[in-house]
Amino acid sequence: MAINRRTLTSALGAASLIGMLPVAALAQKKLVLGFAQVGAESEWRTANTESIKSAAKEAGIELKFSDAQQKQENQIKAIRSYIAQKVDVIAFSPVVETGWDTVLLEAKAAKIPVVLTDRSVNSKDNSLYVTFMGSDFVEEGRKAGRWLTEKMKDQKGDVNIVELQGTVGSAPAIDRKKGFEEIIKADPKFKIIRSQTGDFTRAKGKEVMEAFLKADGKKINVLYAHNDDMAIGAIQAIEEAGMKPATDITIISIDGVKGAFEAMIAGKLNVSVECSPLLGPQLMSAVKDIKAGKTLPKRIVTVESIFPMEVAAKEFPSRKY
Ligand code: GYE
Repeated sequence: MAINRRTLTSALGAASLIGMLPVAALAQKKLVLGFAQVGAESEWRTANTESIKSAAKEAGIELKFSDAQQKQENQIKAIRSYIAQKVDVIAFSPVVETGWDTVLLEAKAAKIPVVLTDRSVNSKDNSLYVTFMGSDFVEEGRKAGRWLTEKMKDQKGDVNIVELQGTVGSAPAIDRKKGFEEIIKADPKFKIIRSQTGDFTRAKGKEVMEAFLKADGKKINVLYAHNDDMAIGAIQAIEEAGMKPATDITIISIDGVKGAFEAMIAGKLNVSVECSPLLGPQLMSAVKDIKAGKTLPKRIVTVESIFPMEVAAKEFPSRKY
């Protein structure tokens, strides 16, 4: 083939143009997500972290991950470092509801979109985040309350309840208390005689239950724990006090993790309200949609169920967390 001047110049032009382009622009640039996790306080949280890590890998998203050890200041530090690193999207599960506006305004000023997962913030300005995906905690509290009022509807006399709250100031602790109270208040025989935080951990759940038992012992009819881990810790305390969990004291908790199913199968926990930690895939598709310029709904609610001990053995094999 005769090479004329025109083909030669265009071939040279294309070659020099390619030479000038950075390699990253030729391949598709990987999206970078900065995720500021609450901690590793519970089985739920471990499953949530695992879901986020594996979904990021699957989606081909580069994940920068940090564990705040249940401290807000650590989460704020992590978010600031993601802003400094100019990640594409920041996601986090706020340990408590308040105190986020300043750092969220910094992200907004840097034009980095923020996604809230699992827990929400209490802020008047909802332009500070793109979407909040996670459970309806008030409804979970209501489910716990409805199960109890139904189970004890024929009971005469007071039903004395002790409550193990989640982390003080966190959305699930505030909302699960609210939803539960909303239902039980319809009948004055239901009385919350003690309520204290166990910070969503087994160790604190056990410790606080020991104190409850010391103070009220046999007076306690029901334990309402804001998560399974605290209930599992409390079950130990109840056994060590020589009482039978789920028989002497009716136990209700929330999450539906494997540990709760094992406790139900062993006859030590009466019911667990489901709260799914498997938010990873949903988060990754939100990250992609945001970068593609799509509009997301402000609220994405997780669909969930409730598991009484009678169905635990049948459900157990299909549980994913
Ligand atoms: O219930 C608890 C965890 O925010 C829904 O946090 C989550 C809660 C969950 O530590 O086990």
